[in-house]
Amino acid sequence: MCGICGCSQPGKVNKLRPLNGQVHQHDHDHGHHHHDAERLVKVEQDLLSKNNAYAEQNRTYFRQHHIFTLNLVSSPGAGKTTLLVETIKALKDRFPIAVIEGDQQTEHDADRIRATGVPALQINTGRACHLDAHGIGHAIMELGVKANSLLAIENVGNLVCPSSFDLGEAHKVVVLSVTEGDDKPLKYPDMFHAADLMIINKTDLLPYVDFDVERCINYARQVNPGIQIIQLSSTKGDNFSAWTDWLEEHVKQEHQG
Ligand SMILES: Nc1nc2c(ncn2[C@@H]2O[C@H](COP(=O)(O)OP(=O)(O)O)[C@@H](O)[C@H]2O)c(=O)[nH]1
Ligand SMILES: [Mg+2]
Repeated sequence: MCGICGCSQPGKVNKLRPLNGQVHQHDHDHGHHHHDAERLVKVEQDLLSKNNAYAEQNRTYFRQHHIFTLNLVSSPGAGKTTLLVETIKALKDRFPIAVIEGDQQTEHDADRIRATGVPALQINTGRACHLDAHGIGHAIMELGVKANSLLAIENVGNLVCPSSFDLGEAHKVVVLSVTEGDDKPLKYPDMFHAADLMIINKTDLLPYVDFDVERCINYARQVNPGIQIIQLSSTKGDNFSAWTDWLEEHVKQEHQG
């Protein structure tokens, strides 16, 4: 459930929409607006604080078992699953890898991961636009994630809701493909602020699109001065080792920690 956008509250979305005034056309006095606004803020606070408590449980579990966990976020189609498939091919002999896939519908992405020989669990979120820490806690148990491993969580594709939901991961990694426009870090600052690493994917398409890499990096650093950046092509393999080196180094640190 997402109290922020009301996306998975069947029948309640319209009740929350009067906050926007414009779509509010029925015939009665409007004293209830304040109550709706207060209720929405309360629902949001409760939801996030519950989520944070579950996220802390997950984080403790990851720390105890030396599981290095990443939360991959992006728009739909930026290349998260492709990146993961190529990452698994490159690294699956170095350490155990498991994947949790989040999509509103279908098992497609988990099937793509399983084809590499790595365990994957698909969570279908229905109307919800993000994964939450409670669902991840159950998924970890169901998957039987091994100690001293890498756990990759592919979140539902969108650059808004997943930014607010801690899953207990070590880092959020935002994948931005060059076909999406170089201004996305400014348009969706919460996501780029929440991420520790930005992967600029599909660099093989740069000759064909109007995407200014330097401008994109400047925008990302405006909202998050400390963000790390790796440019690569998941399909052609250009600079892919910068990403696998980053991963190997972090997995090693987690295992030693
Ligand atoms: N040209 C190019 N296409 C890519 C690259 N990475 C992914 N794609 C394509 O982008 C599309 C969406 O990829 P997918 O991994 O399903 O994205 P997701 O929705 O973020 O998981 C697919 O057709 C991929 O083949 C890349 O580096 N270069
Ligand atoms: Mg995917």
